[in-house]
Amino acid sequence: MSMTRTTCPYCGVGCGVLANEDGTIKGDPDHPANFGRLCSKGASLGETIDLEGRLLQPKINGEAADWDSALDLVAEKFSAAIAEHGPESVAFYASGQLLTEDYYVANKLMKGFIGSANIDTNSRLCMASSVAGHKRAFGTDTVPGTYEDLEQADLIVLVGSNLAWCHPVLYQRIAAAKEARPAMRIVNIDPRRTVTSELADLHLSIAPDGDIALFNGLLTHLAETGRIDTTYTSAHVSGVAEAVEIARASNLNDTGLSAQDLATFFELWGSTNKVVTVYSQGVNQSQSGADKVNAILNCHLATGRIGRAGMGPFSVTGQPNAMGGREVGGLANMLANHLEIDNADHRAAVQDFWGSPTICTKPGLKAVDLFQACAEGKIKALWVMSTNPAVSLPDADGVAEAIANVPFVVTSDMIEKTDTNALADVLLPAAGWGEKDGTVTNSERRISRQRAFLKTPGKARPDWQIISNVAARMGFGKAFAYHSPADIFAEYVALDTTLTPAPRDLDLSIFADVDYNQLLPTQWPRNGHRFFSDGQFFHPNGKAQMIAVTAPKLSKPRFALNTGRNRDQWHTMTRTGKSQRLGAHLAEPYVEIHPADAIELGAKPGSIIEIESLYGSALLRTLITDRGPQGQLFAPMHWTRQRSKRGTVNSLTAPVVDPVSGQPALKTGSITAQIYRAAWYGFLACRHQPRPQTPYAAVARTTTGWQVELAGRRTPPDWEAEAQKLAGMKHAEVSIHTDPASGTTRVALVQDGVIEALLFVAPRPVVVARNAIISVIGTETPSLMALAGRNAANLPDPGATVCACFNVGRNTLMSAIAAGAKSVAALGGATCAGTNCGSCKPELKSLIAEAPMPMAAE
Ligand SMILES: Nc1nc2c(c(=O)[nH]1)N[C@H]1C(S)=C(S)[C@@H](COP(=O)(O)OP(=O)(O)OC[C@H]3O[C@@H](n4cnc5c(=O)[nH]c(N)nc54)[C@H](O)[C@@H]3O)O[C@H]1N2
Ligand SMILES: Nc1nc2c(c(=O)[nH]1)N[C@H]1C(S)=C(S)[C@@H](COP(=O)(O)OP(=O)(O)OC[C@H]3O[C@@H](n4cnc5c(=O)[nH]c(N)nc54)[C@H](O)[C@@H]3O)O[C@H]1N2
Ligand code: SF4
Ligand SMILES: [Mo]
Repeated sequence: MSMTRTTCPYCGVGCGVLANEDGTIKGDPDHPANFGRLCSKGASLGETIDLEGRLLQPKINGEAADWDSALDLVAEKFSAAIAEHGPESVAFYASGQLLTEDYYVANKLMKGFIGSANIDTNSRLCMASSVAGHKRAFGTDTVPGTYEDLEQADLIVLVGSNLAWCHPVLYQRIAAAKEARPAMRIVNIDPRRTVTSELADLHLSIAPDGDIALFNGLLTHLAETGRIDTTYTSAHVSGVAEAVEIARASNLNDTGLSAQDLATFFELWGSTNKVVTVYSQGVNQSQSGADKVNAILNCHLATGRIGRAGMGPFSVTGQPNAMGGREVGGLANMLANHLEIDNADHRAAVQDFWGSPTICTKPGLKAVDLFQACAEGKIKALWVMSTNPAVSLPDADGVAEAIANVPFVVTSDMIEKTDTNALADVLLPAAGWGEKDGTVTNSERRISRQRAFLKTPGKARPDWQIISNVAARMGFGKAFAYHSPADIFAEYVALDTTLTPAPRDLDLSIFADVDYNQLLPTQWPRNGHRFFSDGQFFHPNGKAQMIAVTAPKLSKPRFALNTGRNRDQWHTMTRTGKSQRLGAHLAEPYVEIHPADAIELGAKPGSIIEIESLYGSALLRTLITDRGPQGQLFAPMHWTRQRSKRGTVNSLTAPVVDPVSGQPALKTGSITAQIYRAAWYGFLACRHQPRPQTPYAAVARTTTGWQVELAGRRTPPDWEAEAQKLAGMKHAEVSIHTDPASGTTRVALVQDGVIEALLFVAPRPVVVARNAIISVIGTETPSLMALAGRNAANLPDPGATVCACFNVGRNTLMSAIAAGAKSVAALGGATCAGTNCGSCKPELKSLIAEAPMPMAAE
């Protein structure tokens, strides 16, 4: 079979993928990020390339339109706003999921032709604190790490990173390295004990935002034990004395850790030369995010543990092209190609190269401020590309109102029904992964090709083309006359190579003569290059800068909300939500809550709790677990208003940002919680997509159609009618079974002998074998048997899915463990679980250790 060599569109690991139009997906054995491995999301890509839910033609005010009308309207509205209110009255909100070519063109249009820097991106929610921290320390936004460093390290410290779920292939590479070299040590610093902690020798349950106190404590320890490498620092680092002096003032009590744990960690870090500190959103998404980054960088700089194999700080990027976006300068405070807006020489050089009529002269609005400006009526035209801000920004309900307040909103997306598209005047259909060509840069600065292997469906167009089409209609045709992404890549590289090689890290000269079609995954400035190996940094004096950082004063609300990700979902689920395999892992919006807190609230397993903040409220299923600290609840960010009635977690988060980076603090927030007194709970499985209006409703894909978890305060008077309404089937035959003793009701809807829908209702969270019920939908199982919650073959219920690849449930695994499968390998032998992508191995390990990861809705 002929396979196209491309790159996974999900996380920043940037795995190579071999793909075929029939949906066959394999890991690329030759790609240096993954050497053939894929995680559950990558392995399920084939299930997400169908056209269900796709936006296939432009729409104006909800009506189908042709491209010319839509593009003319967009160009006219932007031009009119600029003419009437100036270039600052328009804005683009872009995404680390755009390809480099798309991103470059969007940035060029806004900064060089519209002449404003009002282009910000979802990377503001993701990488901004790292960018700011790097620039302060190194003079440039340089990520010095490579994946091989992780395999060569003797100590890996994972700070605020759930690598096992969020960068699974990197996690697998580390797990394999540790197995081969058991002396390798891993420390995981996270308020929660996550699946990543299973691999760690030491888990430090840090107090939320206690990281600066911890790394300042480490720096103090390094100073007191004579471990500061003064030979190195005197030659290569400024600001050492001030940073150490300020660090001494930090109070170790703010870490929330025991003296013993602190001593173990400090000694381990202090005595290990080859240490890599990996960090992610537990660091970046904080009001003190940039300072956290510098607290970490300080320790590496003080010890000279940077610029050599197996050591250094390593900010892992989240999105597939978070790094590429930083390269092209897609953030509101950057210009292009790692150049600065406030440097007149840089501005002149870029304007000259672009031959542009104007160039922005001051930074634009950062994401949170940008939507604030929308709310205040200052933005007259807004273009959202490849991101879903009505879900992913803090105060998402406020952001939705702000978007609705903008006189003209255009979005480009692959999917039609998103919470942001619902607010737009014009929808532009974008070609998606598999249909478009371009490049992405992964966490280790490796540029790889994404290649098309599918025909572009309907009228969809690639983003670079859509943006260039609008630019042409705004009168800038000459500068945007691209014929292909290869043209754009060549221009991007040429911009880089024509610039004077001032102190700049970005150097793309190696790409100057490459054949775009044959481009192999290549790191900039060149494969294997080690930044800072010569002790040279990019500040004018050639040195690195340690930054004196002060730990923040921590408030301790009675309940705080921490947020993040699940193993098998990607952000707002527009693509992963299509896969029943992925949906089976954790199928509804939930909140992790400590057992002591659950007792205080009167919550039992499966109860629904209502969470409120100053900004809004949400209804989430409780998942009682002692993996997080008391007082801190954790909820994933994935559920949207499209898939859940009130499960959008950013309805609760505050638009509070780090003053240095502008990145929102999405990991902490004061909330109140109370039990939601549902009169009834329900579980519906059905063939066709339901659109429930029940207060608590969470819709997910299944093998046989759809499922919905339900709850409400008012019991409907007639369950027959309610089942018909929920399933959208007025004329089906109804079988109903009521058990007055237990208060349960079961309804089957049958058409032509086929089970169309099954509804199970109870006054308590519904306990039924969900997989068995789902398997009956669309079959000719007799209703009586279906209502008994059994499948035709009367097989035992496998339980909630753990292994998505082979659909192995928790009950099956627990039985295999009871029957003697006491290792991950033995479990794999008995059930196949974990033998394909391996993403569930950490969970298998925790099942064996009898400390199972809890599953929602069992
Ligand atoms: N499955 C999956 N993978 C993904 C994504 C996805 O949506 N789904 N998204 C991708 C993207 S864009 C990104 S940015 C990455 C994010 O990857 P990660 O940053 O690893 O993921 P998160 O779950 O957001 O947060 C990581 C951890 O930070 C912890 N944390 C919270 N507060 C603190 C604190 O004060 N200090 C410390 N030390 N830790 C804290 C949380 O408890 C959480 O476990 O994942 C990427 N990979
Ligand atoms: N509470 C909380 N909120 C968070 C976070 C958190 O940890 N907690 N994390 C934040 C982080 S790190 C991130 S990165 C953001 C992510 O948040 P978003 O970027 O808002 O989430 P996505 O669902 O990835 O949105 C991508 C959109 O682009 C569409 N799309 C996919 N491919 C293409 C394409 O090729 N072209 C176009 N035009 N569209 C395409 C998808 O259908 C989807 O609608 O969320 C942030 N929000
Ligand atoms: S780790 Fe998984 S999601 Fe990330 S790039 Fe690789 S296959 Fe894709
Ligand atoms: Mo991200």
